[in-house]
Amino acid sequence: MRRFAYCKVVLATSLVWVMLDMFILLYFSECNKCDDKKERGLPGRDGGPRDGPGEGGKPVVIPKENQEKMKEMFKINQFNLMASEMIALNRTLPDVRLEGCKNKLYPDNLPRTSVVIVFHNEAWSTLLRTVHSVIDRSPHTLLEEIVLVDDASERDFLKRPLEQYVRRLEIPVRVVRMEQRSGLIRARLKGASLSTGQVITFLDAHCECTIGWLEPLLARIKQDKTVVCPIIDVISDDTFEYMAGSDMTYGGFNWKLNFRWYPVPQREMDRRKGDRTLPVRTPTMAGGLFSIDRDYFQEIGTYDAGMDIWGGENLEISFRIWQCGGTLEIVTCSHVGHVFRKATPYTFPGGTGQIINKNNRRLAEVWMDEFKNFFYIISPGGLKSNKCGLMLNEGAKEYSHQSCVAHFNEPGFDSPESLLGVNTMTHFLPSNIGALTGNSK
Ligand SMILES: [Mn+2]
Repeated sequence: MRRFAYCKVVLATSLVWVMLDMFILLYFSECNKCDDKKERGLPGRDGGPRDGPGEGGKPVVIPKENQEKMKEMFKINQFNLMASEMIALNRTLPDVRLEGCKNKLYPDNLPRTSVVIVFHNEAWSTLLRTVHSVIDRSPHTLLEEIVLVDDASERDFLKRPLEQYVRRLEIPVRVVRMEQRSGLIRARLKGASLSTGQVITFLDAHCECTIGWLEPLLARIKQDKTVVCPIIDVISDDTFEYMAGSDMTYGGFNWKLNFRWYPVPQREMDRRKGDRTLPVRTPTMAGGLFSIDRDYFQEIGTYDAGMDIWGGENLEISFRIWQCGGTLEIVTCSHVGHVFRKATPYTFPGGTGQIINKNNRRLAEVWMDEFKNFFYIISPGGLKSNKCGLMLNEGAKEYSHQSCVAHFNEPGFDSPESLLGVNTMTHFLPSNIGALTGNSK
């Protein structure tokens, strides 16, 4: 009898333990999910049904009762973070390509690319949506890896949680950290130096790649020593609606050395014999999104590493490419979306104006010859930027000129004037500039 009682006690206690274990297990697995959501701002759905917010690139409408909270959240990244967090990390997008692009065939043996994405305090949802769109819409045989370069972000979810998340993805994704805030250029250079693909594709951290975006870029690079940009579609900063960009605009600049979009001129339409699916030669690029052959990037001396934080680097590399005998093109069959913002969310250590003046002065001194005077007339602040930067410039100029001379001597190379190099600048000359220069003399 006693034995039976013992057995009952033992059974009962072990049952209690088993139940306790199960309870603990369940509790913690539930809690993990909560933590994920709270800490990372991970949207709940990661591949659910395809009728959720923002699917197909549709705009997200925030209900009235959440408008106040939405406005508060907007300030964090200067885009509608609430809307972004409602959208699946792998949302569907429309195919916005020209009909003639959809059936184009590309060679099998295209070069592989590394995708380098620099971020600074980026939102979880926009950063990971960029990553997922690259993985989901690129042939994996063409993707070497994705390198995420963290330019000293302060947000916790971009540290360990990010590393843990990307480990699960089917393409190798590396997270590289800058030791201190270094700016876009130096962070990109670090990402490029650590990557291994034959082509380097730079993307901003709030992009979405659409179907067929990669093949035409790589095919063009395989053909020719060309630096290529996709058409940059617009992702609304208010609603995250996906809107196709135009193949009828290309990059230019004004004399404050701001990048600007201009209509593609008739001569460029004629050169392509009216075929809009052929790449457009563009004087400058917006800067956030482009692909370049790794060896060619080295050959032209990469970026001007003396430039700080942000600004001017896109025109600098554009002038560098053209004046060193290369070609810069917008590949109209490739579409990548980008969240355009009305204000920058980034801090500029040392002051926005000073940094941009310094970067622009480097740009003007190295690449613009006598045209730099137009810049100094219109932006006298450029002349006040510090001298230290300019001393470095001399070295850069010498290097770039050597590099250019090598190119100009190649047989079959057209003089840069016949392409878009120096002519680019006269092309964008404002009609009143003559008066301005007249006064200065
Ligand atoms: Mn951007």
